[in-house]
Amino acid sequence: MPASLCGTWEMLSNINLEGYMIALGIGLSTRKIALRLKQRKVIEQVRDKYVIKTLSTFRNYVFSFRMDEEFDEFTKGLDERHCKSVVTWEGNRMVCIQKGEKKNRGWAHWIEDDKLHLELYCEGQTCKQVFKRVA
Ligand code: 1AG
Repeated sequence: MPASLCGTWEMLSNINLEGYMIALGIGLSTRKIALRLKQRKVIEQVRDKYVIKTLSTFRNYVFSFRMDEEFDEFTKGLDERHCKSVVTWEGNRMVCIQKGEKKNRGWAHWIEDDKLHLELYCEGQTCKQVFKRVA
């Protein structure tokens, strides 16, 4: 059983969010705002249901899912696309594949050195984020 990702996490580093946002087609003015944000991640689990909240002073992005069950994801407030998404465990990594208009899109979360790691990828661009636990 992988280490629990549940809790509240505060961003420490955010590498190549710019490249990832360009791959998603986000306009310059929104990118400039987004790059300055210190995101928080809140991950909760109730029985077999997960909720992941990405919070910031500008926008929030919240969605929920069950492991191994495909769901309809709408990336509201982000690039506003519809995806068929599925989240699975691959060893200690929580991995999501987001099928839709954008090719090779998804993300992976894992714990390393008590930090929460996240890779977000889309069409050859990878954004790498690290969070420290705050609760
Ligand atoms: C996600 O996390 C994405 C979370 O699914 C947001 C991370 C980076 C921003 C992504 C795309 C940028 C698009 C538009 C910029 C506009 C607003 C930025 C607001 C940022 C805070 C919401 C994967 C995983 C599960 O943690 O959520």
